[in-house]
Amino acid sequence: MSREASADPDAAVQAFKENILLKLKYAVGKSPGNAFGHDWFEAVALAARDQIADRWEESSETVDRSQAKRVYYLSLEFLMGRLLIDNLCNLGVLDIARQALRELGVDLDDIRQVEPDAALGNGGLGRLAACFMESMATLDVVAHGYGIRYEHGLFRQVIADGWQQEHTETWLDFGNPWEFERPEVSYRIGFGGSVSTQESSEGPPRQVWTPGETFRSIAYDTPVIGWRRASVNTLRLWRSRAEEDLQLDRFNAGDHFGAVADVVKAESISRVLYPADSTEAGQELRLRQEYFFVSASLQDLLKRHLDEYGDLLNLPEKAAIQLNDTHPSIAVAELMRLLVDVHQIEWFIAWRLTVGTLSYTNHTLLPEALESWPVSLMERLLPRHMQIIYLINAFHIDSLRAQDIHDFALLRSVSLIEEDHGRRVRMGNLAFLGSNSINGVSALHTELMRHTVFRDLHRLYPERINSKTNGITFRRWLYQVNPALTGLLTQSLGEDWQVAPETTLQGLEPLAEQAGFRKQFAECRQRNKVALVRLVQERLSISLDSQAIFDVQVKRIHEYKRQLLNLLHTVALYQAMRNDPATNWAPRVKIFAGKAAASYHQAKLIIKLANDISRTINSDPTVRGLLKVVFLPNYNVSLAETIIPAADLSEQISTAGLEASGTSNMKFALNGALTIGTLDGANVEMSQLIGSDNMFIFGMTADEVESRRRAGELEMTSVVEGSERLAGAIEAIRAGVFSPDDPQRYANLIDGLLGYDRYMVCADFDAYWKAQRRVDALWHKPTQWWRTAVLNTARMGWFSSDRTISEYASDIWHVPFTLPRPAQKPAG
Ligand code: 26V
Repeated sequence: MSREASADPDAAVQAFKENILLKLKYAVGKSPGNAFGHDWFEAVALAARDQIADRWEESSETVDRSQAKRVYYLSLEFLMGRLLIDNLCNLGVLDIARQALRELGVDLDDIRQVEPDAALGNGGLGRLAACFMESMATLDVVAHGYGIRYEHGLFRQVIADGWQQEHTETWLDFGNPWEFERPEVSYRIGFGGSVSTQESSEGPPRQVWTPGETFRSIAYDTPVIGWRRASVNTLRLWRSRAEEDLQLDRFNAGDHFGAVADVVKAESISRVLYPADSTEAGQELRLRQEYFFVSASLQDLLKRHLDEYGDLLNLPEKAAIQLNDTHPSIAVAELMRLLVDVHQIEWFIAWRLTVGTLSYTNHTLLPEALESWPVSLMERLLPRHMQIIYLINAFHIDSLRAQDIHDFALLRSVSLIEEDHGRRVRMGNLAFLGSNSINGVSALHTELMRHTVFRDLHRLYPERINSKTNGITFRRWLYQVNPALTGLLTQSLGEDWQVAPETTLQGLEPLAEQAGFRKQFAECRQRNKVALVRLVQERLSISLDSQAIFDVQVKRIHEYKRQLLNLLHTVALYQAMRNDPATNWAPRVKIFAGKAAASYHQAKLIIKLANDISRTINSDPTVRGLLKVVFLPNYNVSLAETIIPAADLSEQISTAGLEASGTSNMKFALNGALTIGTLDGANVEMSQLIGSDNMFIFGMTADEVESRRRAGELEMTSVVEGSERLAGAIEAIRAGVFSPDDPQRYANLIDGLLGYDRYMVCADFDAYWKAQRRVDALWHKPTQWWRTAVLNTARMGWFSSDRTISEYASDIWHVPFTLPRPAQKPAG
């Protein structure tokens, strides 16, 4: 199969149609007459998968021949979402598939909705891994993603009486047509047991780990195809199984439950995604998950390397392993164990290979999210790894002393073992020491890494920390989610903008000055808004005015992301509209969505507050037509795909210094929403490229936040007294205006804000209010609003994950890449 879709479109449609029918009959076991939506989805997915498999084979043969260096992306999370449209688009057969189905009496837009989201991630970190997989395939970077094939992804959020409830997510119930099970690709994973020393006549004594229990990892491969059939890479996810399905002796002795106890224990490792983000885990199962997938992946890649080269000494030249946060950081000790204990490589050579191969990305500075494991747990679960960690630590401290570094505080802070709060292993320090590159995900975040968590390690290894500002794949976050705007851009800029957005999207800048173009741009937005209005009507029976400002904050619910600040503004605006109906208010719809970690009480209370405020305001006739508030349940990738292209205003309002990058900020701006935000994470780069006068930047900077915190100014009574609007909003919530059924519901929440405002919600309120009024003012000047919106899209090219991946490829992995090429026009 060539890289381009067939030159004869009609023949391609007929061929696709036939393949769908064959799949329906022989793989699904249905005829068109009795096929349901899911049957059609499966048949189309399998037909598309055939084409991907053809390219997959070609890709892997090319790679094998060229002996190219491989990238391994180790991540506990891959938030892939749906894959049907993604794959059809990248194959270049979207219209062909649509037409083939139409001829069969089936609407592609109906069956795409049937596919469950692969929600194998919590939020930004997992979605970034998914965007990276797509960009790596597009740029012909030879890459494998490694993770866990969770049977249950992130929980399904149900809102009952305003409260979040968590329900089990079941994405595999109807099977998964994209994956290939590989029962033969299986490794043994050990836990517990003991370590003994074996003397050897040929060399130094060897350490032999005899695990107390062992499980099997089974591989499931999902091909990931690049834009217009560039490379096809593999996402390999591991499932955990028992060594034996049934202990027959126990079964025969009548112990029917005991006979499958091992199976249950083994399978629990890949049963469910950890649903917390940035809240302390401290669970044994989490450590088991981390080690399980790291060990399976490293055994797999070492085997591949040995099959190819017969030797491990050239590992760093042929493999680059990227650790997505500290979750896979046990890889440092596991790679050392495999090299030293299993492959009998001398310690210092093994260390050079390990550091030469590994690199690590940090995604958060929040202290509660920095992983550390109790030494006692590590000793029990991974006794050999604990020894290796002690050795790495000892050799490191020795090498520092040899360089005449004796500063006790420094030695303590760079140690792998934290001695203060019960002895714990610091996984961030382990990942740092074991890696040749440590990167942050935006300029500000990287700078803060250098001066906070890794201050001392950075002083010792000033070359290691570098910045790679995140990006997003435009294929999904523009072409697929916003066909209207995509059509307009193609009509105005030609086809090639899709290939090289960084240089071509700028071509929109002069068009921002043309009234006709602005009108068309606004019309695209209007179509997307109408689609969202319909969805809200269907799901919540709330009717929205599509002419109002759609003011959107969608992301995990977390205090540092400050949904509370947005809610306080909502209440203050509500009060102002009621008190001052004569003002020419810009009508607004406030849209919220996001999940709270199940154990995060405060975040769940914020969801309840959003729902309480929504109910009160939506039923108040005095603000009808002016203000509506919506909390959309079960935020996920698919919901984001409908919400983001319909937003006018994107809320990126974290306390400065706390959001490492953010990526939804990029998705919104690319689709032409304006941003109201703090100078935090990648908002900083956005404000530099878009121009801060084309955004609504407000609030304290990271430095100001830090000084205020240092000065201990977190008591807010005087701040609130000084701000009439804030005081009014706080008082209303405190007094139970939104919770008449339980007037005390928010008393603690509000008292906490006044007494110790860790995230400086109150301190930033007035600045936020003022920025929101600038939003209103601009909305009243449509020419300027839409001019700004066009400029946002025009200037977002740099935020393509193709750019991010090209930087990883050149600076960290040292692998070649090819940027996507314009489509070859058929001859003649
Ligand atoms: C931590 C934990 C700890 C407990 C168990 C479960 C769990 C799951 C995830 C995390 C790490 C959260 C880190 C994270 O998602 N960071 C986000 O990364 C994005 C991509 O770089 C970035 O855009 C966001 O700003 C950052 O918050």
